[in-house]
Amino acid sequence: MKIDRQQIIDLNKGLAFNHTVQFDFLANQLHHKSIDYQNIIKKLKAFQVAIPSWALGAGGTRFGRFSFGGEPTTLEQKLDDIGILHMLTNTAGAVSLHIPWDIPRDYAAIQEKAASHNIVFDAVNSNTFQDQPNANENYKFGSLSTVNKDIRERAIQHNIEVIDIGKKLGSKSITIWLADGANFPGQNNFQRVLKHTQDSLQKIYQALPNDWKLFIEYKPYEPNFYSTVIQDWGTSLMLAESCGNRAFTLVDLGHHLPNTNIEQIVATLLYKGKLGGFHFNDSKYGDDDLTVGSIKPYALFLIFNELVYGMKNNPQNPDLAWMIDASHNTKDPLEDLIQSLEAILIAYAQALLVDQDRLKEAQEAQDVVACQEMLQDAYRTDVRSLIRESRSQANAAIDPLAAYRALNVRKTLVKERGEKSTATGL
Ligand code: PSV
Ligand code: MN
Repeated sequence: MKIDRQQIIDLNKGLAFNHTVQFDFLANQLHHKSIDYQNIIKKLKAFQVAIPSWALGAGGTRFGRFSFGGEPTTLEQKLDDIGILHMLTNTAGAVSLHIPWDIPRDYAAIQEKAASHNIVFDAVNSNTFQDQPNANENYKFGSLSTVNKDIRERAIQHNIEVIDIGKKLGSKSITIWLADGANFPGQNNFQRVLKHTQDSLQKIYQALPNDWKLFIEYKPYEPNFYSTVIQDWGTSLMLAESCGNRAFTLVDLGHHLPNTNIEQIVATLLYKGKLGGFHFNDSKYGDDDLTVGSIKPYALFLIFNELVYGMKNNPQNPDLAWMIDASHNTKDPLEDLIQSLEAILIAYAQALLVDQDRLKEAQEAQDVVACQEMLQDAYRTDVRSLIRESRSQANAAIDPLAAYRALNVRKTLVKERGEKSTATGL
């Protein structure tokens, strides 16, 4: 299925009057506050979030997987789905591949397909948390950290192969997440597995092309429940520093214990110039992989407030890699992704409303009340018409979700691919 740009423009015409009324109202309000809303729209238009190749089908839990009709079964079809998202939202102009779930067979064809949708290849992700069918490795007791040298070497080799695949596609970074850890006290010697991990990461780093970055993800628990080798941002940062200046920490919003102050972690990493990228999702308890902004939108705004501050004030930190890392168990994956993209832009736009100079003045005057007022005034501003305007200017859908439904996208995909097609992934 391919959406025609004209179909979107036609749908937008029906929404134009209402949109203009709402946009003019907000634009006036922002103008009175001396906020350069045109500049905000420009930033929103340019903001691109990578869609992971594994998020286009229904995810599963350890209790089951209920697939969604019309799921993409090939990488080409996954790119087509991202193309639909990008056409509708203008925010999904990148894909992040998970290897070996999505090894391209025909590189030229894949590149052509991606280019036809204006999609670039973002970070590639390695996978040493699963044994692959017909492979000799066994990651049951770990990969880069394991006491078994042979398995460590295979895991290092896998990461180097992933880099090679990424090189052929134009990726410029690799993200490593390790499931390595222990389920029981005494199972691992903490220091030994940490040293193995550090040595292995350094070997991968040595194979990294000069214009590439290495992102190291952390996570406190799951699938191991007693200890995880790279359990927190401090461990990730320490390992990144031990590799070199092109290694960074990657923050996945779901990878924190309840109530962790993620925005403070973000600020600290930006200050050190060591924040590499972001995996967006939302959660109530753990790594729940729910739709971005569905549970804690204020926390997301506070995180973006630090990101916006850092992007302006921390030239020591390189541009960030943005990606959605969610799992869609109950919703249509494409609708879920549209909601996530919207939530990300809302938080970004709200953060761009914060007057950092006035906030600094209030902080220096220790006017706690004024500080809170400023943040909450931005958070409570309905910025959706700014986002709609940014999409309208790009000829994307003013209301992507409504357009997705009006164009019968899922129905058509089911007709084309079948009711029982299943995407690769977890
Ligand atoms: C692990 O929970 C994670 O966040 C990593 O990024 C994986 O690569 C991804 O999820 C996919 O399962
Ligand atoms: Mn992740």
